[in-house]
Amino acid sequence: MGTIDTASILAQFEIEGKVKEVKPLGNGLINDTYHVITESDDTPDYVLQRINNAIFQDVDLLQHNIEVVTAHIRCKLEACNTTDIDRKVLQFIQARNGKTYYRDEADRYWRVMVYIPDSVTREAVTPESAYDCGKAFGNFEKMLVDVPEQLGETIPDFHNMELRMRQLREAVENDAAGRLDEVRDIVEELERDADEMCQAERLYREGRLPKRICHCDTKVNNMLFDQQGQVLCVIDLDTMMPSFIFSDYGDFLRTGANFTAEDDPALSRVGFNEEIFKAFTRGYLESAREFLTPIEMEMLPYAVALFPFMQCVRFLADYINGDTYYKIKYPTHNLDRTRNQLALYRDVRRHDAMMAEFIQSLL
Ligand code: GN1
Ligand code: MG
Repeated sequence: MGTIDTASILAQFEIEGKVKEVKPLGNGLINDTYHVITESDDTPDYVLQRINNAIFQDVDLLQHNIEVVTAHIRCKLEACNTTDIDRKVLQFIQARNGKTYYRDEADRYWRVMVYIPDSVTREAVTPESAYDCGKAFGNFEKMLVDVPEQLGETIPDFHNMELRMRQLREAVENDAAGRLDEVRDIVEELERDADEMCQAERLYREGRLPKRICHCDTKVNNMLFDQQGQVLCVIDLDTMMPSFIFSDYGDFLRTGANFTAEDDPALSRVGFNEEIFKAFTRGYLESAREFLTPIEMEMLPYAVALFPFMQCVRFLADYINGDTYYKIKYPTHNLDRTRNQLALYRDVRRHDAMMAEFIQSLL
């Protein structure tokens, strides 16, 4: 636990019971997370989390977003008499300062939520779970279509493709790590499709495409399941912000429907898993079709291509800049990630017609 005095941090929150043990939880790369176990079965366990305020610089805005979203979801669940609500939406604990977070003397930010009992996370997607995940993320967005308050962007322009292209062009311009020569062909290939991939931003400016409240980090490990494998709720709400619905639909498939991990250097293993695509899309549209506009539905295949493309641009910019954003395990890690995402992007594009037909068949 190092030098962190969890007892004095927890004392700042209105938790019930006596703490028996505090141990690390999960494998998140951004925040530090701990499971707080209490002595009695009559008091809940908790999750203590240190918020990474280097990445999320406006913690007040971040927690405000999360409070608005979780309160709204709770109301929705109550309105349809859902059972077991406390396991279907996260619940944050008030700190003694009246907020849902506490800033310690070392300028670290902490929050506490109730640990959802008998819940598990998963790392791999199967066709069965892809359907459930699609339904759950579609439903999550559906519950949030009428959030009564404006949410802020916890990372400004996070999924803005035009910004990501500008960042790549700046990296190319500066060539800070002297790596440009090695990747010039990739830059050229990305530039050829850049305009097409930036179309969402243009349609937004023309008023033809809406932004909605999205999760913006839709991965299977950002959901809790019960012991029987049913989805309980969506977690990891830090990137909740207004975005195109493509963020949630497309980014899930970027990881879930790749045959291999995003950093696998063996490009022969990279590919677009049609079966996962179909299952996820079926589930997603079952929940989401009633609120999506025709243009949003028509552009879902674009969303599937957009996220490997955007991730490729982000990894490549970071590689050219000399690895300043993503953690790397070896010097060409970001280059391997770049090539992997480019291979996935190309394979997705080979499925453009299939995706459009499949989506049409569901509507
Ligand atoms: C980062 O750390 P992780 O995996 O939750 C990134 C995502 C990228 C992802 C790529 C705040 O998320 O946008 O898709 O890496 N999150 C942030 O692995 O930049
Ligand atoms: Mg996570």
